[in-house]
Amino acid sequence: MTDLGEKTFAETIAKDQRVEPRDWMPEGYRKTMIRQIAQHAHSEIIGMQPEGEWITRAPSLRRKAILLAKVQDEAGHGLYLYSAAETLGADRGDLTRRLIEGKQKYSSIFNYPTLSFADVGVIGWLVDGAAICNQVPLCRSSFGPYGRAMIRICKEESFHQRQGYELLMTMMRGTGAQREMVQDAVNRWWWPSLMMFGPPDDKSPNSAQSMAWKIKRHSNDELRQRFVDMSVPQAEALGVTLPDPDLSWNEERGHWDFGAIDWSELQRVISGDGPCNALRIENRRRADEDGAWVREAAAVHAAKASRRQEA
Ligand code: FAQ
Repeated sequence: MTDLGEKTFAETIAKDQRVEPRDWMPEGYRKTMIRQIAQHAHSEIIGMQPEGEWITRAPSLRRKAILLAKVQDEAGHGLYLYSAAETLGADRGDLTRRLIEGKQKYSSIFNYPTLSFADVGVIGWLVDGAAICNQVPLCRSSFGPYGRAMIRICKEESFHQRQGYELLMTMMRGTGAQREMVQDAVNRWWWPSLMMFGPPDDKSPNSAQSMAWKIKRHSNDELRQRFVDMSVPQAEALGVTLPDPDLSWNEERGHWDFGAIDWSELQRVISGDGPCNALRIENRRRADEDGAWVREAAAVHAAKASRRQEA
């Protein structure tokens, strides 16, 4: 049975078809998918906090409504992703517990503070921009529920990216102080956005196997380069300077060269020592505790409903 399962799995991958939850899969594949999907789900849920802090301080009713909708979309993304992880036998409550206990990761980017409303625009432009760059190829990821979730998530994130860019365009047409706020936010978010793509290829322990299984379709460095190439003309159109003196067009490569990334910073942030790690986890822990009664009530209601249906 396992021999047949292994053969079918290998053929599915070779033919670029989808692996579905009830198919046989190697234990390593299951574990890798749960790891990546859970981290991604945690990122969406923790990622609600930096922008969420600005909902009550948005400068107009229109900006408040837009931001509220964006943060709600992020909650939705987290929920589809937890559902995708559940198809592999993971338990949502257990994944949340592991996040709170620091046993599972979430994206480094959400450990930085949002100091002004321009940060909301820059998160939309750069953070959603990097997320899209990374996630569009994941729509073809070999695990069916993950690839399908990515299609919808990417559509919503493209919209988020455009709203961020539009917000920044508006601020750049405003006062000198507003333009300075945008530049300051770009200066703070540019390098952390490049780190979202993960360590360089020669220091990425999971890449080779994930590429062989067609979970990942491009390497971390390839996607990072794609993001830089995409962002430079957008920064020019916006009228901001990207904080990298080494940024220059390389005619031969047909790509933008960029300066060295401080990998020790990524390491520090991933291991829990970023500017906001403790706050993000504390908020998540409190929200989980405050929501316990809702989960209990929902479970009792569901049990009653199923008893009624049986009767
Ligand atoms: N932060 O061997 P690799 C969003 C970890 S977008 C934290 O290269 P892999 C939308 C990595 O997990 C953000 N940890 O690993 C939004 C591994 O540790 P492990 C979420 C990182 O998996 C926008 C170790 O380092 N997007 O939420 C990071 O092959 C705005 C070695 O790395 C996704 O999750 C990092 N930046 O490649 C929401 C996309 N980088 O697990 C709100 C899906 C690496 O072995 C507002 N994920 N690590 O202990 C992926 O594409 C991949 O998992 C990578 C990492 C590319 C992130």
